[in-house]
Amino acid sequence: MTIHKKTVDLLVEVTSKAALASSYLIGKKNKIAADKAAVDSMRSNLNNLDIQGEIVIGEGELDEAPMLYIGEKIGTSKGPEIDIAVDPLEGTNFAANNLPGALSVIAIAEKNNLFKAPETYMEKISTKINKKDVVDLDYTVKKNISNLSDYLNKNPENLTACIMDRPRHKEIIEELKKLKVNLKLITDGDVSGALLVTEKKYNVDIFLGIGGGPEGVLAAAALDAYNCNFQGRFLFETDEDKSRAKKMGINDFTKKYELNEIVTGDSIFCATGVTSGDLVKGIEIKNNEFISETLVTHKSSGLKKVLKLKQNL
Ligand code: VTB
Repeated sequence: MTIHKKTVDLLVEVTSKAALASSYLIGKKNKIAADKAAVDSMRSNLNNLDIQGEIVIGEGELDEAPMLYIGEKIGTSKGPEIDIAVDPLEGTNFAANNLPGALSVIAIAEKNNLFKAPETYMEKISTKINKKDVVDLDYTVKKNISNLSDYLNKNPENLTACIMDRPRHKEIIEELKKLKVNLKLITDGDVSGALLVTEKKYNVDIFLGIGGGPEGVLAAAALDAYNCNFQGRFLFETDEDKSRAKKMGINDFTKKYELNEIVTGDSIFCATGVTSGDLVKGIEIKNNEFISETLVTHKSSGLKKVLKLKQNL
């Protein structure tokens, strides 16, 4: 089974409208309001779609998120059964502070094909290389860089690694510096960070480090369409994390997931720019229209491109 191509256009509209909604709050120093605008818009537009959808990655669990919570049923209840992962505003800080890189993101797959995960951190690694054992979450940074440099036939000083600038990454960053690898340090937005390995033009060879688990699942859907490599390991630290995970059917708390254990079968990924960034431009409003740019992938049709859409306000 595959997901119909027309669903791509419907989802691009959903993320575009959510991006528009939060764009009115760009630079207002209020990330909660910017997020809420995107959530409200995304939820009401998803509910108009003829799908039997279930949120598998969302704003949190029912007790902490009244909307787009994990397990929420979405759509008109007519049509195909779909798993939905959402990050209505990825990079809330970016939007609140008018910085590059805020996105509105959705990934969908057929029922039971997208990983259902609670909100925890995830250790991640992505590269363009779709070959096992070159780069691996279980290898040291040194081994990964040395393998990557052999495989790509590039010296480490000609490699670039993208990683979030966080104190928790101090050792990895020190090691990369020692190896003379170029760094692309990002302050937020690791969905975009993980996707910078997909195309040569971004000049990133490897993405690594610990970020949000939900963001990892979303990125995996796009990386699958690009035939790139991704591995993730959820970090369940507290007893509460573990009991939440257990309720969702996760029993092995230290498992390393391969890309196709996170997303399988057909999938669609859409990321619309709220503010302009590496992947796409932000929302532009002109007269009575708005223009959005969305990075779209559709696994079964091979679609991978930036779609520009003009819609009436
Ligand atoms: C990332 C990033 C998000 O949170 O997952 C990150 O993609 C992880 O958490 O944009 P910390 O900020 O706690 O490191 C964001 O930066 C914000 O949601």
